Amino acid sequence: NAMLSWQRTAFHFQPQRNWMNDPNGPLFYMGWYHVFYQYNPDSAVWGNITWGHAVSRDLIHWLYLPIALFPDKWFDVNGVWSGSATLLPDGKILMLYTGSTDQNVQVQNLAYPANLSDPLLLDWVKYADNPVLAPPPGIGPKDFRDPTTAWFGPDEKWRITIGSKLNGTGLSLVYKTQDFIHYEQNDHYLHQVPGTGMWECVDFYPVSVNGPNDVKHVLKASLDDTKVDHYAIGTYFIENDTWVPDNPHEDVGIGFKLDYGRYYASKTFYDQHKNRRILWGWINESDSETADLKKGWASLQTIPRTVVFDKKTRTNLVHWPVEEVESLRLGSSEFEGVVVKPGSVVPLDIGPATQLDVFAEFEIEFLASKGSGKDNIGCGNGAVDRSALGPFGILAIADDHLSELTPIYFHLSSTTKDGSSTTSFCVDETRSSKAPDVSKLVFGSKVPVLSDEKLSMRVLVDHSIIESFAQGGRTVISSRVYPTEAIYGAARLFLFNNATDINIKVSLKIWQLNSAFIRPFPFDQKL
Ligand code: DQQ
Repeated sequence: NAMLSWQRTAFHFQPQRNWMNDPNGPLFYMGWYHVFYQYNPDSAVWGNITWGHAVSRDLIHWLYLPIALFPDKWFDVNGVWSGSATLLPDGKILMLYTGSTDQNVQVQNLAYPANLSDPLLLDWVKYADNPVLAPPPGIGPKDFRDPTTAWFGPDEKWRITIGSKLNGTGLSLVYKTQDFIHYEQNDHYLHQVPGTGMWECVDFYPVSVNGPNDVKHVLKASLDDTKVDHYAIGTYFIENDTWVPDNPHEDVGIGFKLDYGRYYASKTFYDQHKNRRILWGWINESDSETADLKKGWASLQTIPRTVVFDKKTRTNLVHWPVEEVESLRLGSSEFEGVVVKPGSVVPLDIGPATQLDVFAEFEIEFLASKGSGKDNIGCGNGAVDRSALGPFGILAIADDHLSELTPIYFHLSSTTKDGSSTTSFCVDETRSSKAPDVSKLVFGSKVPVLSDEKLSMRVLVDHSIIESFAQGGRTVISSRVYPTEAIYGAARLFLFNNATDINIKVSLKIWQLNSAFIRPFPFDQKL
Protein backbone atom coordinates (compact mmCIF):
# COMPACT_ATOMS: atom_id res chain seq x y z
CA ASN A 1 0.00 0.00 0.00
CA ALA A 2 1.88 3.03 -1.28
CA MET A 3 -0.30 5.31 0.85
CA LEU A 4 1.34 4.07 4.00
CA SER A 5 4.80 3.35 2.73
CA TRP A 6 6.40 6.33 4.52
CA GLN A 7 5.85 4.54 7.80
CA ARG A 8 8.33 1.90 6.68
CA THR A 9 11.67 2.65 8.26
CA ALA A 10 15.00 2.98 6.50
CA PHE A 11 17.48 1.43 8.92
CA HIS A 12 15.47 -0.52 11.48
CA PHE A 13 15.04 -4.25 11.07
CA GLN A 14 11.60 -5.35 10.02
CA PRO A 15 10.35 -8.19 7.79
CA GLN A 16 9.29 -7.42 4.24
CA ARG A 17 5.68 -7.97 5.21
CA ASN A 18 3.43 -9.40 7.92
CA TRP A 19 3.72 -9.66 11.69
CA MET A 20 6.84 -9.80 13.87
CA ASN A 21 7.23 -9.81 17.64
CA ASP A 22 10.01 -10.97 20.00
CA PRO A 23 13.65 -11.27 18.92
CA ASN A 24 14.82 -14.87 19.43
CA GLY A 25 18.13 -16.72 19.71
CA PRO A 26 20.51 -13.92 18.62
CA LEU A 27 24.09 -15.12 18.10
CA PHE A 28 27.31 -14.49 16.20
CA TYR A 29 28.67 -17.38 14.13
CA MET A 30 31.37 -17.63 11.45
CA GLY A 31 31.34 -13.95 10.60
CA TRP A 32 27.57 -13.44 10.68
CA TYR A 33 25.19 -12.04 13.23
CA HIS A 34 21.97 -14.03 13.28
CA VAL A 35 18.65 -12.89 14.55
CA PHE A 36 15.48 -14.96 14.65
CA TYR A 37 12.10 -13.49 15.41
CA GLN A 38 8.52 -14.41 16.19
CA TYR A 39 6.95 -14.19 12.76
CA ASN A 40 3.53 -14.79 11.24
CA PRO A 41 4.20 -15.50 7.56
CA ASP A 42 0.51 -15.20 6.68
CA SER A 43 -0.76 -11.96 8.18
CA ALA A 44 0.05 -8.65 9.84
CA VAL A 45 -1.47 -9.76 13.17
CA TRP A 46 -0.10 -12.25 15.71
CA GLY A 47 -0.69 -15.95 15.00
CA ASN A 48 0.74 -19.05 13.33
CA ILE A 49 4.07 -18.20 14.89
CA THR A 50 7.27 -19.39 13.18
CA TRP A 51 10.90 -18.33 13.60
CA GLY A 52 11.85 -15.82 10.93
CA HIS A 53 15.59 -15.58 10.31
CA ALA A 54 18.00 -12.92 9.07
CA VAL A 55 21.77 -12.43 9.01
CA SER A 56 24.06 -9.43 9.03
CA ARG A 57 27.77 -8.68 8.97
CA ASP A 58 27.40 -5.57 11.10
CA LEU A 59 24.02 -5.59 12.89
CA ILE A 60 22.78 -2.82 10.55
CA HIS A 61 22.48 -4.26 7.02
CA TRP A 62 20.34 -7.42 6.98
CA LEU A 63 19.61 -10.26 4.63
CA TYR A 64 16.37 -12.20 5.06
CA LEU A 65 16.77 -15.96 5.09
CA PRO A 66 14.09 -18.65 4.81
CA ILE A 67 12.00 -19.32 7.93
CA ALA A 68 14.08 -21.39 10.36
CA LEU A 69 11.41 -23.17 12.40
CA PHE A 70 7.78 -23.94 11.50
CA PRO A 71 5.03 -25.10 13.88
CA ASP A 72 4.85 -28.57 12.36
CA LYS A 73 5.16 -31.01 15.27
CA TRP A 74 2.69 -31.89 18.03
CA PHE A 75 5.03 -30.21 20.52
CA ASP A 76 4.92 -26.81 18.77
CA VAL A 77 1.96 -26.95 16.39
CA ASN A 78 0.30 -23.99 18.12
CA GLY A 79 3.39 -21.87 17.83
CA VAL A 80 7.18 -21.92 17.81
CA TRP A 81 7.52 -19.38 20.60
CA SER A 82 10.45 -17.53 22.07
CA GLY A 83 13.78 -19.01 22.99
CA SER A 84 17.52 -18.53 23.16
CA ALA A 85 20.75 -19.85 21.73
CA THR A 86 23.63 -21.38 23.63
CA LEU A 87 27.07 -21.72 22.03
CA LEU A 88 28.91 -24.72 23.49
CA PRO A 89 32.69 -24.62 24.00
CA ASP A 90 33.07 -27.34 21.32
CA GLY A 91 31.48 -25.08 18.71
CA LYS A 92 28.01 -26.59 18.71
CA ILE A 93 24.93 -24.39 18.76
CA LEU A 94 21.81 -25.31 20.69
CA MET A 95 18.47 -23.55 20.55
CA LEU A 96 15.92 -23.98 23.31
CA TYR A 97 12.47 -22.63 22.52
CA THR A 98 8.95 -22.83 23.84
CA GLY A 99 6.42 -24.84 21.86
CA SER A 100 2.71 -24.45 22.32
CA THR A 101 1.56 -28.07 21.92
CA ASP A 102 -1.50 -29.55 20.24
CA GLN A 103 -3.10 -29.24 23.72
CA ASN A 104 -1.90 -25.63 24.12
CA VAL A 105 0.56 -26.65 26.81
CA GLN A 106 3.82 -24.71 26.98
CA VAL A 107 6.83 -27.03 26.74
CA GLN A 108 10.53 -26.47 26.06
CA ASN A 109 12.03 -27.94 22.91
CA LEU A 110 15.55 -28.41 21.61
CA ALA A 111 16.68 -27.59 18.06
CA TYR A 112 20.12 -27.42 16.46
CA PRO A 113 21.66 -26.54 13.09
CA ALA A 114 21.73 -29.41 10.60
CA ASN A 115 25.08 -28.29 9.24
CA LEU A 116 27.58 -26.40 11.38
CA SER A 117 29.79 -25.73 8.37
CA ASP A 118 27.06 -23.50 6.92
CA PRO A 119 27.69 -19.97 8.21
CA LEU A 120 24.10 -19.07 7.38
CA LEU A 121 22.71 -21.87 9.57
CA LEU A 122 19.89 -22.34 7.09
CA ASP A 123 18.59 -25.74 8.19
CA TRP A 124 17.43 -26.55 11.68
CA VAL A 125 16.67 -29.96 13.16
CA LYS A 126 14.21 -30.41 15.98
CA TYR A 127 15.31 -33.05 18.49
CA ALA A 128 13.10 -36.09 17.84
CA ASP A 129 12.17 -36.70 21.48
CA ASN A 130 10.99 -33.18 22.18
CA PRO A 131 9.77 -31.78 24.45
CA VAL A 132 12.73 -31.79 26.80
CA LEU A 133 10.77 -30.01 29.55
CA ALA A 134 7.07 -29.91 30.45
CA PRO A 135 5.51 -27.66 33.09
CA PRO A 136 6.48 -29.02 36.53
CA PRO A 137 3.87 -29.85 39.20
CA GLY A 138 2.19 -26.71 40.49
CA ILE A 139 3.05 -24.58 37.44
CA GLY A 140 0.19 -23.79 35.07
CA PRO A 141 0.37 -25.28 31.57
CA LYS A 142 0.30 -21.78 30.10
CA ASP A 143 2.78 -20.24 32.53
CA PHE A 144 6.03 -21.84 31.43
CA ARG A 145 7.89 -20.20 28.62
CA ASP A 146 10.92 -18.52 27.03
CA PRO A 147 14.06 -20.42 28.14
CA THR A 148 17.24 -18.31 28.48
CA THR A 149 20.70 -18.89 27.11
CA ALA A 150 22.41 -21.48 29.33
CA TRP A 151 25.31 -20.64 31.64
CA PHE A 152 27.92 -23.02 33.02
CA GLY A 153 28.51 -23.79 36.68
CA PRO A 154 31.54 -25.03 38.64
CA ASP A 155 29.82 -28.42 38.97
CA GLU A 156 30.20 -28.82 35.17
CA LYS A 157 26.47 -28.45 34.68
CA TRP A 158 24.63 -25.94 32.55
CA ARG A 159 21.78 -23.89 33.94
CA ILE A 160 18.82 -22.26 32.27
CA THR A 161 16.04 -20.19 33.76
CA ILE A 162 12.42 -20.09 32.62
CA GLY A 163 9.82 -17.49 33.60
CA SER A 164 6.52 -18.34 35.24
CA LYS A 165 4.07 -17.15 37.89
CA LEU A 166 2.29 -18.54 40.92
CA ASN A 167 -0.71 -16.70 42.39
CA GLY A 168 0.34 -13.40 40.89
CA THR A 169 3.97 -13.75 41.94
CA GLY A 170 6.34 -13.56 38.98
CA LEU A 171 9.23 -15.98 39.25
CA SER A 172 11.94 -17.76 37.35
CA LEU A 173 12.60 -21.51 37.62
CA VAL A 174 16.12 -22.89 37.31
CA TYR A 175 17.05 -26.19 35.66
CA LYS A 176 20.42 -27.91 35.45
CA THR A 177 21.54 -30.11 32.61
CA GLN A 178 24.65 -31.71 31.12
CA ASP A 179 23.27 -32.77 27.74
CA PHE A 180 20.35 -30.33 27.21
CA ILE A 181 18.04 -33.36 27.02
CA HIS A 182 17.77 -34.37 30.68
CA TYR A 183 17.16 -31.69 33.29
CA GLU A 184 16.84 -31.45 37.06
CA GLN A 185 14.77 -28.66 38.55
CA ASN A 186 16.31 -26.65 41.40
CA ASP A 187 14.48 -26.39 44.73
CA HIS A 188 14.97 -22.62 44.71
CA TYR A 189 13.72 -20.12 42.20
CA LEU A 190 16.33 -17.81 40.75
CA HIS A 191 14.13 -15.04 42.09
CA GLN A 192 10.48 -14.09 42.63
CA VAL A 193 8.61 -10.82 43.11
CA PRO A 194 5.04 -10.76 44.44
CA GLY A 195 2.47 -8.91 42.36
CA THR A 196 4.46 -8.84 39.14
CA GLY A 197 2.51 -11.59 37.34
CA MET A 198 3.82 -13.77 34.53
CA TRP A 199 7.48 -13.26 33.68
CA GLU A 200 7.99 -13.58 29.94
CA CYS A 201 11.34 -13.61 28.12
CA VAL A 202 13.50 -13.67 31.25
CA ASP A 203 17.08 -12.60 30.60
CA PHE A 204 19.96 -13.18 33.04
CA TYR A 205 23.58 -12.13 32.50
CA PRO A 206 26.70 -10.74 34.16
CA VAL A 207 27.90 -7.16 33.78
CA SER A 208 31.43 -6.15 34.60
CA VAL A 209 31.72 -3.79 37.57
CA ASN A 210 35.49 -3.69 37.90
CA GLY A 211 37.10 -6.06 35.45
CA PRO A 212 36.00 -9.57 34.47
CA ASN A 213 36.27 -11.05 37.96
CA ASP A 214 34.13 -8.42 39.59
CA VAL A 215 30.65 -8.73 38.18
CA LYS A 216 27.07 -8.12 39.12
CA HIS A 217 24.16 -9.90 37.48
CA VAL A 218 21.22 -8.39 35.67
CA LEU A 219 17.82 -10.06 35.86
CA LYS A 220 15.20 -8.91 33.36
CA ALA A 221 11.59 -9.96 33.01
CA SER A 222 8.98 -8.86 30.50
CA LEU A 223 5.80 -8.39 32.51
CA ASP A 224 2.85 -9.89 30.69
CA ASP A 225 0.29 -7.81 32.63
CA THR A 226 1.77 -4.40 31.84
CA LYS A 227 3.85 -5.23 28.75
CA VAL A 228 6.94 -3.61 30.21
CA ASP A 229 10.55 -4.88 30.32
CA HIS A 230 11.90 -4.43 33.82
CA TYR A 231 15.38 -5.16 35.08
CA ALA A 232 17.32 -5.02 38.30
CA ILE A 233 20.98 -5.37 39.17
CA GLY A 234 22.08 -7.73 41.92
CA THR A 235 24.24 -10.58 43.11
CA TYR A 236 24.07 -14.14 41.84
CA PHE A 237 24.84 -16.93 44.30
CA ILE A 238 26.16 -19.84 42.31
CA GLU A 239 25.92 -22.27 45.26
CA ASN A 240 22.14 -22.43 45.03
CA ASP A 241 21.42 -20.44 41.83
CA THR A 242 19.62 -17.60 43.52
CA TRP A 243 19.86 -13.90 42.82
CA VAL A 244 19.33 -10.97 45.20
CA PRO A 245 18.77 -7.38 44.04
CA ASP A 246 21.18 -4.69 45.25
CA ASN A 247 18.24 -2.50 46.15
CA PRO A 248 14.99 -4.26 47.16
CA HIS A 249 13.07 -1.09 46.27
CA GLU A 250 14.29 -1.42 42.71
CA ASP A 251 13.59 -5.13 42.31
CA VAL A 252 12.53 -6.75 39.01
CA GLY A 253 9.14 -5.39 37.99
CA ILE A 254 9.08 -2.51 40.45
CA GLY A 255 12.26 -0.67 39.55
CA PHE A 256 14.04 0.27 36.35
CA LYS A 257 12.58 -0.25 32.90
CA LEU A 258 14.97 -1.15 30.11
CA ASP A 259 13.13 1.30 27.91
CA TYR A 260 10.35 3.66 28.98
CA GLY A 261 8.60 3.72 25.60
CA ARG A 262 7.04 1.14 23.32
CA TYR A 263 9.31 -1.79 23.85
CA TYR A 264 8.94 -5.42 24.91
CA ALA A 265 10.28 -8.97 25.02
CA SER A 266 13.91 -7.93 24.73
CA LYS A 267 16.86 -10.29 24.79
CA THR A 268 20.64 -9.91 25.03
CA PHE A 269 23.46 -12.03 23.68
CA TYR A 270 27.18 -11.95 24.26
CA ASP A 271 28.96 -10.94 21.05
CA GLN A 272 32.22 -12.88 21.19
CA HIS A 273 33.35 -11.13 18.00
CA LYS A 274 33.57 -7.70 19.64
CA ASN A 275 33.42 -8.71 23.32
CA ARG A 276 30.27 -6.86 24.18
CA ARG A 277 26.73 -7.61 25.27
CA ILE A 278 24.06 -6.62 22.81
CA LEU A 279 20.40 -6.04 23.50
CA TRP A 280 17.59 -6.54 21.01
CA GLY A 281 14.05 -5.33 21.67
CA TRP A 282 10.72 -5.38 19.92
CA ILE A 283 9.01 -2.05 19.16
CA ASN A 284 5.32 -2.79 18.88
CA GLU A 285 2.67 -0.87 16.99
CA SER A 286 0.32 1.61 18.59
CA ASP A 287 -2.11 1.89 15.70
CA SER A 288 -5.08 -0.44 15.24
CA GLU A 289 -5.02 -4.01 13.92
CA THR A 290 -7.14 -2.79 11.03
CA ALA A 291 -4.44 -0.28 10.15
CA ASP A 292 -1.76 -2.99 10.41
CA LEU A 293 -3.71 -5.30 8.10
CA LYS A 294 -4.11 -2.43 5.68
CA LYS A 295 -0.43 -1.58 5.65
CA GLY A 296 0.45 -5.29 5.53
CA TRP A 297 3.08 -5.33 8.25
CA ALA A 298 3.50 -4.75 11.96
CA SER A 299 6.40 -4.13 14.33
CA LEU A 300 10.12 -3.44 14.20
CA GLN A 301 13.23 -4.20 16.19
CA THR A 302 15.26 -1.43 17.81
CA ILE A 303 18.77 -0.71 16.64
CA PRO A 304 20.77 -3.26 18.65
CA ARG A 305 22.15 -1.62 21.80
CA THR A 306 25.27 -2.31 23.81
CA VAL A 307 24.59 -2.82 27.51
CA VAL A 308 27.04 -2.01 30.29
CA PHE A 309 26.92 -1.29 34.00
CA ASP A 310 26.89 2.44 34.76
CA LYS A 311 30.20 2.86 36.58
CA LYS A 312 29.34 6.44 37.51
CA THR A 313 25.99 5.99 39.21
CA ARG A 314 26.59 2.31 40.08
CA THR A 315 22.84 1.73 40.21
CA ASN A 316 21.70 1.22 36.62
CA LEU A 317 22.65 -0.01 33.15
CA VAL A 318 23.49 2.21 30.22
CA HIS A 319 22.30 1.36 26.72
CA TRP A 320 23.72 2.81 23.55
CA PRO A 321 23.14 2.11 19.84
CA VAL A 322 25.85 -0.24 18.53
CA GLU A 323 28.74 1.74 17.05
CA GLU A 324 28.02 0.21 13.63
CA VAL A 325 25.03 2.51 13.22
CA GLU A 326 27.57 5.33 12.81
CA SER A 327 28.57 3.78 9.46
CA LEU A 328 25.25 5.13 8.14
CA ARG A 329 26.26 8.72 8.92
CA LEU A 330 26.34 11.02 5.90
CA GLY A 331 26.79 14.78 6.11
CA SER A 332 26.43 16.54 9.42
CA SER A 333 25.36 19.97 10.67
CA GLU A 334 26.68 21.57 13.82
CA PHE A 335 25.11 24.24 16.00
CA GLU A 336 26.94 25.93 18.84
CA GLY A 337 25.17 27.49 21.82
CA VAL A 338 21.76 28.18 20.24
CA VAL A 339 19.81 30.18 22.81
CA VAL A 340 16.16 29.25 23.13
CA LYS A 341 14.15 31.67 25.25
CA PRO A 342 11.10 30.82 27.35
CA GLY A 343 8.10 29.97 25.20
CA SER A 344 9.93 29.78 21.89
CA VAL A 345 10.58 27.35 19.09
CA VAL A 346 13.71 27.51 16.93
CA PRO A 347 13.89 25.68 13.58
CA LEU A 348 17.11 23.83 12.79
CA ASP A 349 17.92 24.21 9.14
CA ILE A 350 19.29 20.77 8.31
CA GLY A 351 17.39 19.75 5.19
CA PRO A 352 15.46 16.48 5.34
CA ALA A 353 14.75 15.28 8.86
CA THR A 354 13.39 11.76 8.51
CA GLN A 355 16.66 9.82 8.98
CA LEU A 356 18.81 11.42 11.64
CA ASP A 357 21.32 10.81 14.38
CA VAL A 358 21.03 13.81 16.71
CA PHE A 359 23.34 14.57 19.61
CA ALA A 360 22.38 17.57 21.73
CA GLU A 361 23.84 19.15 24.87
CA PHE A 362 21.90 21.66 26.97
CA GLU A 363 23.10 24.39 29.26
CA ILE A 364 20.70 26.19 31.56
CA GLU A 365 20.69 29.95 32.17
CA PHE A 366 18.55 30.97 35.10
CA LEU A 367 16.69 34.22 34.49
CA ALA A 368 17.42 36.53 37.37
CA SER A 369 14.04 38.24 37.39
CA LYS A 370 12.30 34.95 37.86
CA GLY A 371 12.86 32.32 40.46
CA SER A 372 9.82 30.39 41.46
CA GLY A 373 9.98 27.84 44.21
CA LYS A 374 8.91 24.31 43.56
CA ASP A 375 8.87 22.57 40.23
CA ASN A 376 8.37 18.85 40.48
CA ILE A 377 6.09 17.84 37.68
CA GLY A 378 8.13 15.09 35.97
CA CYS A 379 6.86 14.40 32.46
CA GLY A 380 3.50 15.94 33.34
CA ASN A 381 0.87 16.05 30.65
CA GLY A 382 3.40 16.48 27.89
CA ALA A 383 5.37 19.24 26.24
CA VAL A 384 2.54 21.81 26.37
CA ASP A 385 2.95 22.11 30.12
CA ARG A 386 4.69 25.29 31.17
CA SER A 387 6.47 25.64 34.44
CA ALA A 388 9.62 27.18 35.87
CA LEU A 389 12.21 24.60 34.77
CA GLY A 390 10.74 22.79 31.82
CA PRO A 391 9.95 21.21 29.52
CA PHE A 392 12.63 21.92 26.89
CA GLY A 393 14.24 19.86 24.17
CA ILE A 394 13.74 19.02 20.53
CA LEU A 395 10.72 18.50 18.28
CA ALA A 396 11.26 15.61 15.88
CA ILE A 397 9.21 14.51 12.88
CA ALA A 398 7.45 17.87 12.88
CA ASP A 399 5.95 19.69 9.91
CA ASP A 400 6.48 23.41 9.21
CA HIS A 401 3.17 24.35 10.80
CA LEU A 402 3.83 22.23 13.87
CA SER A 403 0.58 20.43 13.18
CA GLU A 404 2.42 17.18 13.90
CA LEU A 405 5.44 16.93 16.18
CA THR A 406 7.04 14.66 18.74
CA PRO A 407 8.78 16.52 21.59
CA ILE A 408 11.71 14.79 23.28
CA TYR A 409 12.45 16.79 26.40
CA PHE A 410 13.97 17.30 29.79
CA HIS A 411 12.18 18.74 32.77
CA LEU A 412 14.21 19.73 35.81
CA SER A 413 12.81 19.71 39.27
CA SER A 414 13.88 22.41 41.69
CA THR A 415 17.28 21.98 43.25
CA THR A 416 17.20 20.49 46.71
CA LYS A 417 19.24 21.61 49.71
CA ASP A 418 22.08 19.18 49.02
CA GLY A 419 22.51 20.68 45.56
CA SER A 420 21.13 17.75 43.61
CA SER A 421 18.12 18.03 41.38
CA THR A 422 15.91 15.47 39.72
CA THR A 423 15.70 15.54 36.00
CA SER A 424 12.98 13.87 33.97
CA PHE A 425 13.46 12.68 30.41
CA CYS A 426 10.30 12.33 28.35
CA VAL A 427 8.75 11.84 24.94
CA ASP A 428 5.30 13.23 24.19
CA GLU A 429 3.45 11.39 21.41
CA THR A 430 0.15 13.18 21.92
CA ARG A 431 0.57 15.44 18.85
CA SER A 432 2.70 13.02 16.81
CA SER A 433 -0.03 12.14 14.33
CA LYS A 434 -3.34 13.40 13.00
CA ALA A 435 -4.36 9.83 12.28
CA PRO A 436 -7.28 8.53 14.32
CA ASP A 437 -7.04 5.14 16.07
CA VAL A 438 -3.48 5.69 17.21
CA SER A 439 -2.66 5.45 20.90
CA LYS A 440 -0.62 8.54 21.81
CA LEU A 441 0.94 8.74 25.25
CA VAL A 442 3.52 10.66 27.24
CA PHE A 443 6.42 8.42 28.22
CA GLY A 444 9.37 9.05 30.47
CA SER A 445 11.17 8.74 33.73
CA LYS A 446 13.78 10.26 35.95
CA VAL A 447 17.33 10.29 34.71
CA PRO A 448 20.39 10.69 36.97
CA VAL A 449 22.50 13.72 36.05
CA LEU A 450 25.80 13.92 37.94
CA SER A 451 27.24 17.25 39.04
CA ASP A 452 30.09 17.18 36.47
CA GLU A 453 27.78 16.32 33.57
CA LYS A 454 25.96 18.39 31.00
CA LEU A 455 22.41 17.48 30.12
CA SER A 456 22.55 15.52 26.88
CA MET A 457 20.41 13.43 24.62
CA ARG A 458 20.97 11.32 21.56
CA VAL A 459 18.03 10.71 19.27
CA LEU A 460 17.79 8.33 16.31
CA VAL A 461 14.99 9.35 13.95
CA ASP A 462 13.78 6.88 11.32
CA HIS A 463 10.50 7.97 9.66
CA SER A 464 8.10 6.45 12.20
CA ILE A 465 10.46 5.47 15.00
CA ILE A 466 12.30 7.70 17.42
CA GLU A 467 14.80 6.11 19.81
CA SER A 468 15.91 8.57 22.50
CA PHE A 469 18.83 8.14 24.92
CA ALA A 470 19.45 10.53 27.84
CA GLN A 471 22.77 10.97 29.67
CA GLY A 472 24.68 8.43 27.62
CA GLY A 473 21.86 5.88 27.74
CA ARG A 474 20.77 5.84 31.40
CA THR A 475 17.17 6.41 30.40
CA VAL A 476 15.91 5.26 27.01
CA ILE A 477 12.56 5.82 25.30
CA SER A 478 11.46 4.17 22.05
CA SER A 479 8.55 5.83 20.29
CA ARG A 480 6.42 4.63 17.43
CA VAL A 481 4.79 7.55 15.62
CA TYR A 482 2.51 7.75 12.61
CA PRO A 483 2.97 11.11 10.89
CA THR A 484 0.60 12.00 8.10
CA GLU A 485 2.00 15.48 7.27
CA ALA A 486 5.55 15.39 8.62
CA ILE A 487 6.70 12.85 6.07
CA TYR A 488 9.56 12.71 3.58
CA GLY A 489 10.74 16.25 2.71
CA ALA A 490 8.09 17.81 4.93
CA ALA A 491 9.64 16.49 8.14
CA ARG A 492 11.63 19.05 10.16
CA LEU A 493 13.56 19.37 13.39
CA PHE A 494 13.14 22.18 15.96
CA LEU A 495 14.32 23.19 19.40
CA PHE A 496 11.75 24.31 21.96
CA ASN A 497 11.71 25.74 25.43
CA ASN A 498 8.47 25.83 27.38
CA ALA A 499 10.10 26.62 30.69
CA THR A 500 9.31 30.08 32.12
CA ASP A 501 12.38 30.73 34.30
CA ILE A 502 15.30 29.57 32.16
CA ASN A 503 16.93 30.07 28.81
CA ILE A 504 18.45 27.01 27.31
CA LYS A 505 21.65 27.06 25.31
CA VAL A 506 21.91 24.11 22.99
CA SER A 507 24.85 22.67 21.07
CA LEU A 508 24.07 20.01 18.52
CA LYS A 509 25.70 17.71 16.04
CA ILE A 510 23.20 16.20 13.62
CA TRP A 511 24.00 13.58 11.02
CA GLN A 512 21.82 12.58 8.12
CA LEU A 513 21.68 8.79 8.13
CA ASN A 514 21.79 6.62 5.07
CA SER A 515 19.30 3.81 4.57
CA ALA A 516 20.46 0.30 5.42
CA PHE A 517 20.22 -2.59 2.99
CA ILE A 518 17.56 -4.89 4.37
CA ARG A 519 16.60 -7.32 1.66
CA PRO A 520 16.38 -11.02 0.74
CA PHE A 521 19.60 -12.98 0.71
CA PRO A 522 20.86 -13.17 -2.89
CA PHE A 523 21.15 -16.95 -3.05
CA ASP A 524 22.00 -16.87 -6.74
CA GLN A 525 24.89 -14.49 -6.19
CA LYS A 526 28.27 -14.73 -4.53
CA LEU A 527 28.57 -12.27 -1.66
N1 DQQ B 1 5.79 -13.84 22.86
C1 DQQ B 1 5.98 -15.26 22.59
C2 DQQ B 1 6.05 -15.91 23.91
C3 DQQ B 1 6.45 -14.81 24.82
C4 DQQ B 1 5.70 -13.65 24.27
C5 DQQ B 1 4.87 -15.73 21.70
C6 DQQ B 1 6.27 -12.31 24.69
O1 DQQ B 1 6.99 -16.98 23.92
O2 DQQ B 1 6.16 -15.10 26.15
O3 DQQ B 1 4.86 -15.05 20.47
O4 DQQ B 1 5.93 -11.31 23.79
